[in-house]
Amino acid sequence: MSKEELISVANAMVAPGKGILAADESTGTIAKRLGSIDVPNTEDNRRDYRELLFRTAGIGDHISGVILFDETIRQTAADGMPLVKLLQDAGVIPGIKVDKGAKALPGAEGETVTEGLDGLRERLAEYYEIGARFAKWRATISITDDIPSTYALNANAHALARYAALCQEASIVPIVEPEVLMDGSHTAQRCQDVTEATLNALYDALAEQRVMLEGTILKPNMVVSGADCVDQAGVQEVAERTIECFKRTVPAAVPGICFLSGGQTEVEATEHLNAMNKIGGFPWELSFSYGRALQASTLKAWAGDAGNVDAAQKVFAHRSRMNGLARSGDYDASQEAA
Ligand code: 5MM
Repeated sequence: MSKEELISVANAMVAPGKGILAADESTGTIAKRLGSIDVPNTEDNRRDYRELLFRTAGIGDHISGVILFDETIRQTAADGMPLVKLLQDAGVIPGIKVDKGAKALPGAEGETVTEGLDGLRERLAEYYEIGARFAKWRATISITDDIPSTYALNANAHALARYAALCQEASIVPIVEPEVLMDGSHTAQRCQDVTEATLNALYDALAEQRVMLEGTILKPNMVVSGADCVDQAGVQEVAERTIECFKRTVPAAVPGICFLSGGQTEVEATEHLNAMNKIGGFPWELSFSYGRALQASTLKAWAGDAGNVDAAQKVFAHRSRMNGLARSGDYDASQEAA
């Protein structure tokens, strides 16, 4: 793929009114999601659930791409149709999670570095053949009074940049995801400071490793208060702090920023994105790449019962539409009832 094609895929991922569905839960994480509705974590149940999502009528109206897990990108629907083909036929770009998870960082108590670089060149070539046109790698950064260390920020930034360079070599658009976690009692100001340091380290590493920013997508946390902070920042403060932080750190060459939800409720994640797009005045598209904030109510509506598939798909279509409206600042809570 040429440089132009990478740029064109990256731009399609952040097309107006659309965002990305993160359905790349690893086997352990999907076990928790299915467990929450008392559904056993079998291969068929995982397939049935993902098939439900991907067969939603009009999925391509507000979903530009779906991040898949290795098992899912190889899976076929109950009728034998590859799940990747289902997405392609609906005008949705298949993507793939390629990291192998966050592991303890030696010599850095409580901190992690994401692994998965060994053999990545070969894995990317295979995923391209299967149909993936973008990939995702997630680093996690924890906040306490003592961390993150510069060591952890740099180790994760280096790995993200190594991954991104390999993706572009393989004609795959890299989503770079440095997630500053919400866990803890820290303030929104502390989250902003840590997010700023994380993004500075990331864009230094991407420049050093010659990654073409126009062919990348950033998937970050929003600047929010820690989950246990007593004084929670409101919607407008989250929006203003997030924009301020990203204007200071993310080059204008990046086509789009697709936020993760990170433990926010569905409505909170929609409201925050909407408030940012209402403010406007930034050089990138501001979009979504939610996992839980796109799926929570759908999962509940399905409850593992084939008789609930239609109803669950309506719920998923609704959530996607609400976030599609938030892409342009046109969402308001009254539309939830519609
Ligand atoms: C969907 O969850 C993704 C994979 O998680 P595991 O590797 O732990 O199984 C996760 O990377 C996700 O893409 C992001 O965290 C965004 O999801 P949320 O739910 O935070 O929006």
